[in-house]
Amino acid sequence: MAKVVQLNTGANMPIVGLGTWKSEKGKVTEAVKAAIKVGYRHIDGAYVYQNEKEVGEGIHAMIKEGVVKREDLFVVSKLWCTFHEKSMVKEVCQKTLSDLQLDYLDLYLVHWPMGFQAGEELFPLDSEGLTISDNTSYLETWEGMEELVNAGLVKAIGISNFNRGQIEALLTKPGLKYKPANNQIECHPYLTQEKLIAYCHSQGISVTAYSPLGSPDRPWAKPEDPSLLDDPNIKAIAEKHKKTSAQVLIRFQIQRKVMVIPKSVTPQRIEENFQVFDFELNDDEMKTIQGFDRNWRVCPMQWGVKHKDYPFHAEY
Ligand code: NAP
Ligand code: SBI
Repeated sequence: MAKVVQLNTGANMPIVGLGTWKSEKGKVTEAVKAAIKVGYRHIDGAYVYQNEKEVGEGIHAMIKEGVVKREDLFVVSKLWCTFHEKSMVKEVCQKTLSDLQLDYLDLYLVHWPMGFQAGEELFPLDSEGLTISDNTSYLETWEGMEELVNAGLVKAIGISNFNRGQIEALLTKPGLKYKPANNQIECHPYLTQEKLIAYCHSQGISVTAYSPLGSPDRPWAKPEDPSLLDDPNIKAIAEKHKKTSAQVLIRFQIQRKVMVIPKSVTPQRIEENFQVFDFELNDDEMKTIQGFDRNWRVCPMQWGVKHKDYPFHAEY
């Protein structure tokens, strides 16, 4: 199984990457170093994670020590919702580049289709606890993203959390210069995303699966929520292959040609999550795992449900 997926730009994107949401500042530099040392070449970050300086220190250390060259890494970041005005896109991308100590990103994503009121607050909320919208449209934000490619700040641009209708609107936008190269969406056996993946692939848009392990460290987790890592059916498949449940969850995405970005700050788990190229799930196992779909979201972005561009009211 190839370890990379080719994007519609011609670039190769490593299929397994390291997630960094919730990775503490005091741990993420070592996590990035551990990941690169065991073979990861793809790091997934974002402005809103507030740890890009510490991620950058890990990348910089590995380049300085000669473990890896910049051109062998695939670094992803994301434009946060409070920077959707076209005139703000370049400055905030430059801030991410400076924090990461890089002069280009391999992929820059519009983090959500929703624009939020600009300002210091990353989640500006009204008195009901709902996000305050700006008056932008993601079609206008996309023009700011296209300018980053032309300016050489980013090699490719993409989207995240966009539904099919929003992707169609983008693809049919008059004057579109660059198609999105990737859509990063929540995806795991409880939200298998067959229809959205098939649509993206039919349009030449690659897909990345976020929260592939069910995000057990999400801040809003409740004891009664389902747990992928403890699911006895996943465990049974893992035991057959002498692998862990996490490895099965990661391998499930790889075999669908979907990029996958498990997060960990634990060196032993970081290594475990990359040991996924030496076994294969058979067709029956893939179908069984697909059958676990229950439309359960880790990241429903509940504060945005009344936003005009909230992506999850649509079927897919
Ligand atoms: P995840 O990767 O599904 O799960 C992370 C959790 O699993 C952490 O608590 C981690 O613990 C634990 N873990 C990792 N490997 C394990 C293993 N082998 N065995 C047992 N536990 C393990 O969750 P996520 O962070 O939500 O998603 C992954 C990445 O996707 C994010 O970090 C972020 O980069 C991206 N993401 C993007 C969006 C978006 O809107 N675009 C949304 C959510 C996530 P330790 O760290 O303590 O080891
Ligand atoms: C944050 F930094 C804070 C909250 C939050 O909720 C939704 C999911 C999300 C996001 O937008 N991207 C993530 O990786 N997690 C997030 C991030």
